[in-house]
Amino acid sequence: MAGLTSSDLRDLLSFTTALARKAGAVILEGSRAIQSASASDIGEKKNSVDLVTEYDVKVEELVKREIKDAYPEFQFIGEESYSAGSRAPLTDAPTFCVDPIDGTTNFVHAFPFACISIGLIDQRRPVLGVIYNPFLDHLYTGVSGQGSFLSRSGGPPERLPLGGPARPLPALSQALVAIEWGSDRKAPAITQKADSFTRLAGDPAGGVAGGRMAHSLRSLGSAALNFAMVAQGGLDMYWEIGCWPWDVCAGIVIAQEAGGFVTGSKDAPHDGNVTEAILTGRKYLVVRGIAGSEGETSLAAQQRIAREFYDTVEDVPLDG
Ligand code: LIP
Repeated sequence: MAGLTSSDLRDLLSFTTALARKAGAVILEGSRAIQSASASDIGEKKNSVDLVTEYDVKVEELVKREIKDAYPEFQFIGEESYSAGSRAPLTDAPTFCVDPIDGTTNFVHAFPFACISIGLIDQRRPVLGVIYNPFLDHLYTGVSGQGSFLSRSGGPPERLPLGGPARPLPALSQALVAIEWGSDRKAPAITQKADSFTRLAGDPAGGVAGGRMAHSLRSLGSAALNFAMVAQGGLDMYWEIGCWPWDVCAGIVIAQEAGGFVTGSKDAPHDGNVTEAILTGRKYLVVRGIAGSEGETSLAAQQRIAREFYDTVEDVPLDG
């Protein structure tokens, strides 16, 4: 079965970008409703920090309906459809992979880092991504082989990474690293994450065994926006255990098209290819584009940083 062509992907990008903006308007309406307490209660999924609102469902229904009308032969994977029991296996067919509101906790708290994330998978590989944060009017797009871009406040698309060619990254100690607590707050996962974060930030000369003293740690509260910020060059890397393919599918394409390196767990192949196993493996690491140097290619530099990182953190178990 032949894959999508570059021309198909250009048409799909136009469709997906317009759909993301339409969904963004509903997200803003929902935020006003939730802040004015006119919205129905905030729901819980796995536990009290795994939140869902009527607007997560409303946005996904809008997106799923419009995709079905425009591309009836495409498959669909969505966070809320999955929660409701729709769990068809991934096939070679073109498949939209959607998180209607990524950063739902931020959405509930009016912390303006929530977005819709629409990814497209073809032949089991992510090939297109659109991430739209309507609170800041930041639209990130990426298409395999066609680059990734950021449009701010309706302005022209700016190629990613912003600021031109990739910069060096000599060591983890010079990195700004995104991490997330995620929704699994049970031991041992939460303590292994805390210990990992301590080593990433801690001073090895100050009593933190194995400390790397990275410049600092950040959490945007949205996997998609963390990926987008790595693509933009505002973060050097992002690591998370426990989020899902719909959280990361679009961000993977946007980061890769900006020169980013994406892999899965410590034991995954670190060759930069995002296989179905990595896409669905729920353990993700993305490193921004890094300038090559004498004797070290850009990819080798990214693999070096990934190795240093995985020598520092713990391989936290998934919560099932
Ligand atoms: C969120 C992710 C975030 C993760 C949260 C949650 P949601 O997705 O974007 O990275 O730490 O636990 O999974 O639930 O807001 O779509």
